[in-house]
Order: sequence, then C-alpha cells, then structure tokens
Amino acid sequence: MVQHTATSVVTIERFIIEQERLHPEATGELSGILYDMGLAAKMIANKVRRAGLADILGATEHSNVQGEIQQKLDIFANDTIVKAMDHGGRLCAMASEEEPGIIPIPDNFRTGKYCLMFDPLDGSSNIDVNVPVGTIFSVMQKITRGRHGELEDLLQPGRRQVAAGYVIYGSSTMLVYTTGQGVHGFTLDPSIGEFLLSHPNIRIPDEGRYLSVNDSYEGLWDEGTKQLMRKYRGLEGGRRPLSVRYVGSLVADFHRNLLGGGIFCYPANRKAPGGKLRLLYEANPLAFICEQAGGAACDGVTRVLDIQPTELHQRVPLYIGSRRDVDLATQTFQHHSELVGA
Ligand code: AHM
Ligand code: MG
Repeated sequence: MVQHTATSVVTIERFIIEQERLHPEATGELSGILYDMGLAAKMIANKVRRAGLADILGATEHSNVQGEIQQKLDIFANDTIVKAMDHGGRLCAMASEEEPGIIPIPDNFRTGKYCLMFDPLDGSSNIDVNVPVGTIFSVMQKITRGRHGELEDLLQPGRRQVAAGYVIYGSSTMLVYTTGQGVHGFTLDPSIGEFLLSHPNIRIPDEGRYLSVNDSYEGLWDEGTKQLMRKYRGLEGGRRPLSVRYVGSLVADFHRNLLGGGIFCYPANRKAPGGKLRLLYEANPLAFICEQAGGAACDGVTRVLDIQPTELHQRVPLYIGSRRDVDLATQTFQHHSELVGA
C-alpha cells in the first residue's frame, strides 16, 4: 500500500489510481467501477440529506406546474446506482436487493467482465427518524463466456469477490471499501464534493466491546443462540460482558463494530429459519470487508465467504465482527449440535 501521512489530502480517485499502479496487470476497469460507485453515493447522499424536507418540499411541488411525485428513497437509490453503472462498459450484469431478477446491461452499451450486486439503501425504514442508512455493494468477476452475465456469474461464493464496499449516510457520509488489499475509509467533504482518505488500513480489534443484536426475538431463538447471547453478556462462561448497541441499520451497526470492535448478530429464529439478511447483497460484501480488516463472519457453522449461493435473494443467519467473538459463536453452536446429536 502507498503510505500517506495523516496530513496529506488524498482523494478517493488518487488513492484508487495509486493502488492500481501497484498492479501492472490491472486494466483499470475495477477502478472505474469504484469511481462510479463513489459518484452514485454522492447523489444518494445528497438526496438522503434532504429526506426530512420531503413533506415540505413535496407539498410545495404539488402546487407547482411540474407536479412531480416524490419517489421512495430506496427506489431512487436503486435507479441512481443502475444509471451510474450500466453504461461504463465494465459490467455484464447487476443484481439488487430491490429487484427480483438480474438487471441486464442494455444492448446499446458495451459489456465488461464484472458483475455488481448491491443493496441500494439498507435500513431505509429508519429514514423517517433520521437514523443512518447505507448502501452495500459487491463485485464479482464473470465466469460464463457470453457477452451478458448469467445467474451462474452472480451465484459464486463470496470468497471470489474482487471488491466490496459500503457507504454510510450518517453524521458524515463515508465510503469504505476493499479490493483484497486491506480496508480503506473515505469521508465525503461536502464543501468540495470529494471523498477524502480518512481511515487508511482499518483493523478491527480481535475482541470486541459491543454486541449488536435484536433480542426481542429471544423467545424465537433455539437454546444454542440463547446460550451464546448469555456468554456475550457475561452471564455465562466468565467472559467480560459486551455492551449492547443496536441501531437496526446494518451498515451503521457494522461500521461502529468495525472501528470499535464487536459483533453483529442476526440469528436464525423460529419465524425466520434462514435469518433475515441477504447473502449476496449484505452478508458477503460485509464479510469480505470484515475479514480484510482482520475480523470474521459466519452463519453459526460455516464461514460466510464459503457458502455456495443457490438463489439471488437467499437469506443467511449472520455473526460478523471481531474474530474471537465470531469464534465463540462457532464453538457454541458446534457444542450444541454435538449435544443434540449425542
Ligand atoms: P432492509 O434491507 O429491508 O432495510 O432490512 C435490513 C435491515 C438491516 O439494516 C438491519 O440490520 C435489520 O434489517 C434489522 O432488522 P430487525 O428490525 O428485525 O432487527
Ligand atoms: Mg438491506
């Protein structure tokens, strides 16, 4: 990695170019995808910042000649990403949490060797109460031979991702990404409209401070999950208790734990036996980032990045964060399955 001092101002463009130069074989296509995602993020950030004004402005617009209908923000985010990405000649297919099937590249545009998967506005139900939301994305390389990407290209295990990132629209807007050479965070400077390198080479502490879980589902958890949560809380097993922090917006919960150490859990429960979160749009990209930062991610048994996806909108239980906290999940579930098997 090119070293920068804390005082040098490094835009995301400069950083990506410098990273690319370290790889003479790079064609620049991946860098192009990252720039374009940065642009889409700025457009979404701009809209999210004005979300609280929607009703006032909407009412004014209503009496206007245009009579523009206020679009739901997650649909806006989805369309913004599709339009920012479909014409660059770098992608052969896209898939979004907001759309049922593959999003093809229109015939009048060139296609490339990468596929993009994304959750355009995660946690969007939080928008109305001014809680941070985020965009999550994942890039895979195409494996089929045709011009357009196919389902097979999208349904590859997460360990084959070539890039992944998220944008958090919080008190400031940040873009955090990895291409497999560490995790780097950029903060949007709104006065110049640029993402500036603010968090080079992020490392997650081995053991966390925070536990993020929605424990209103406790009555629906199995015994293994209940015991694991007691361990995290220091009620069993003699561990130092973790502090509970749950925003209910995955990107915000993950981001806090990535910087401060901790674990985010969305366990399977009786009503959601596969968990809630999506493997391709949420778990895989964050698992790649987390591992690159020195952390881990599993579904309770299997490393997330080793799961073979079978459908685009597949769900997965998720335990992600500091390595030792994730290990405790695997050990606890293994112990329970041995007891049940015995
Ligand atoms: P969404 O993709 O419909 O926004 O749902 C995902 C969100 C995550 O951001 C968050 O971690 C989770 O749902 C919260 O779910 P719950 O309210 O069941 O705790
Ligand atoms: Mg989501």
